[in-house]
Amino acid sequence: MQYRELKAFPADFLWGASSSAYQVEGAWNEDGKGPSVIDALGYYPPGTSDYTVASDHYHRFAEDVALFAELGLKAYRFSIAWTRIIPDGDGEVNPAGVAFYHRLIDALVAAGITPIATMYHFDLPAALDAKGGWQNRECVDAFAKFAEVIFGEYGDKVKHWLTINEQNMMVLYGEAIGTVKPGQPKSALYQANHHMMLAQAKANLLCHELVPDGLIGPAPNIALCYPETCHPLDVLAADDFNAIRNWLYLDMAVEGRYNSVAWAYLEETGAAPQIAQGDLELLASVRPDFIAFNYYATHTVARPRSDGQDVATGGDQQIAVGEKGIYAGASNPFLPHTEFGWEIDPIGFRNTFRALWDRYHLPLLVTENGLGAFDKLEDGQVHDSYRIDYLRDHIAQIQLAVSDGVDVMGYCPWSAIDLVSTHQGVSKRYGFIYVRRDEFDLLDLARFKKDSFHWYAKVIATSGADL
Ligand code: BGP
Repeated sequence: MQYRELKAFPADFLWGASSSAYQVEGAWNEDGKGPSVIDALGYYPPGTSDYTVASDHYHRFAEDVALFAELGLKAYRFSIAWTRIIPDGDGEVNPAGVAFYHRLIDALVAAGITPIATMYHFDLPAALDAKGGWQNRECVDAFAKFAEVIFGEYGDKVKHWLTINEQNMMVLYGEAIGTVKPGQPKSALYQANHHMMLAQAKANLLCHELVPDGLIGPAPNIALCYPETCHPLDVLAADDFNAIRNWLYLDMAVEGRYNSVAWAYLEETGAAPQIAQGDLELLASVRPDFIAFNYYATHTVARPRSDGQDVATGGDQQIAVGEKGIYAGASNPFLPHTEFGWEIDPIGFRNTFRALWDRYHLPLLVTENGLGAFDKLEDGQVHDSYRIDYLRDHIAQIQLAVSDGVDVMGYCPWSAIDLVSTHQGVSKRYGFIYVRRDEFDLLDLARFKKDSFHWYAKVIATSGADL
């Protein structure tokens, strides 16, 4: 639908930007921090660096927050490294790690920037992983303990909380992201998933108990799945993949129940988790205050191929590879791609907003969206007009979604500042702020404002009126 006049963005719209601890902080073993699964990875895709220094935000956060303030951010979404707070995941609290996030949060609050904290963004403590990670039910209580510590420490200053970043991607593409060891059976992945659901539910309850006026929500990666054609079997395959990729996670987080199509798929494929007594009651007893979601692009899928060749190689958060006999990954001929092969679908953003709003009727907060590219620094400048185009097109679709009646709380694109990508190193950049380092040569890590920085500053200053 077209509108003659669009609704304005809400006055309290959270114009923000995002990051995650392990991708931006560096200082991977400083001040008592324990190793996470990411630090312990030991393998990185050829030609990409590790996360030991990243963007050195741990040491330069004051300079970075000053730049965020200059950008005009109303909100900054970051994650708290569990291993800084409790280095081995469930033992002693590390005061130096606790102090770091106090310093960061205080700097944000002093700059008038609303802190939005992700509790866990891919970096499970390695010590917990050694005990089976999320497959071990003990992880649920470890997370609840961590939640109690951080709500107690920061709850008077941080009112917006996100539980788990992209739980769905850790289940579906954990090997590509680095959170899951290769070769895990599907049943183990979905048992881990069930435990994460329980951990999330406990965190939800604790937040409402310990944080005055606290708001908490899940943060999956949600992308509407399109059928390759209008053949009814393609439509069915898209419906199946929507259930497996998207609704399994949100039906549980919001309504406290397993999505029936997703559950049928789990039973059919021998991956249904063990559910202990009391689990379903706990899950049904919570309701989040909002839904946060990361959106990069829609997916397109088709019915299983008649030759059985449903599975392609090279899948990741944004590239559906297919599953034999269930659905086949397809590409959308109407969409362009980024330099890294991800499709670009701004209209799909609006479609996804509508689907989420129709299903759940909860306020929606975008916690990631952005363009990874090989930026070039020349004479202290980065002319990233391609990123501006991408963001402009997506923000325009948010305004259309707002005009459709969707309750949108805010927009935190990925990423506030350049950081290390999940599996394509430093060269795949997303930030408004360029960080001068190469893949293996750290150079001086100096910061530079990209063209997109100046453009986004104007967007924020005009509350989206001047795109
Ligand atoms: C999301 C993750 C982020 C981020 C982003 C971009 O899945 O939550 O951590 O990295 O994707 O992905 P990539 O870094 O692989 O380009």
